[in-house]
Amino acid sequence: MDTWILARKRASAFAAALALCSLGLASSFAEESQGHMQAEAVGIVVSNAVSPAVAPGIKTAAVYFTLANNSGSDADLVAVQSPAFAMAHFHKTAMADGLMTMEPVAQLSIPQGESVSFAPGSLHVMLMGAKKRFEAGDRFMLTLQFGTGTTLEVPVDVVKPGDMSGGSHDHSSMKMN
Ligand SMILES: [Cu+2]
Repeated sequence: MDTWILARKRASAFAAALALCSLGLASSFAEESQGHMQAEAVGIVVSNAVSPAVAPGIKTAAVYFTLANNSGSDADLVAVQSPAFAMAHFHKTAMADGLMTMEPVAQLSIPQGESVSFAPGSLHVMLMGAKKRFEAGDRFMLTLQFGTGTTLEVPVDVVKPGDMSGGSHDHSSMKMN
């Protein structure tokens, strides 16, 4: 973990993550083939966490990822936060009478052995009050909190808006022109 932190160029942006690590939280990271990170704690694996870059002046952002629950019991996602943003919530996008709406999701249960996708048009983490401007290539930390009290530190890669599928090579054929 320390090696991973020291290897990053923007070490200062990860001061909060470093502080959490020194508390002995059992999160671990592995670089995936695509360059995106994978975070794991007690059998819960979050992969391909990405956030599309937003225009200058925009303080909100969304995060998408896949979460697989191999922990041996059902997992409840109860809270999310990021040291880089003032507020964070789970949201779900839905169509109602032809209008796109977003609803807060207070708690999300992921049964043992199943996975859930946070993806455009559906579940996402909504971040508000960016403390700095992030551009494609940047990375910030997200903390997922589970009902058991377990927390998981997830590195989020900021990607170009058009690169939303960058988190998953399976979608390369679906890219828009
Ligand atoms: Cu939202």
